[in-house]
Amino acid sequence: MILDFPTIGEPHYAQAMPAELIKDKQVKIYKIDDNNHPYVTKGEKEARVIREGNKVHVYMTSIRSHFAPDNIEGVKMGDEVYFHVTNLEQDWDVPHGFAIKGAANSELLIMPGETSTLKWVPNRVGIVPIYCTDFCSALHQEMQGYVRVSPAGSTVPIKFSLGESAPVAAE
Ligand SMILES: [Cu+2]
Repeated sequence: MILDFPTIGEPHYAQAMPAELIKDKQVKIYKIDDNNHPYVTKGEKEARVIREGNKVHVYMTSIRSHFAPDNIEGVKMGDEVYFHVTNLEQDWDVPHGFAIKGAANSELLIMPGETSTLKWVPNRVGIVPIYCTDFCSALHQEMQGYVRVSPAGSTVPIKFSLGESAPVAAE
């Protein structure tokens, strides 16, 4: 990795070719039903966060213009977090990106109907933003969310939600 920031948000690396070379070979609709990825999330109702020891698996979806879930609690220092992000878009020209602030590796670019995984090892306690890195619509800038990282040994349970500005504190 030579350069990771600022993110390359728009696909300006196009090359020209005669349309007839690809006209009859292109796929326009990517059916989510055809996605057999082991970590696929086929709809927002299936979106979830599961702890397995110190591994946290986030089954996340992206569609214009939000992630589900977009608010995650219960991640702790010492965890390895795996964001399995499924792009629920099925139209061929709507990729979504995924990044988490401060990640030591790259961002994802997830094509329509596909699933990709980003591994993240938190390195500090606090609130960490996640965001889309590919210009996907006029509301692209709103496509973001948060993960709260608690201290190692914390008893904060795994919780996740969509669209809540502040998760309700556990009693
Ligand atoms: Cu997006």
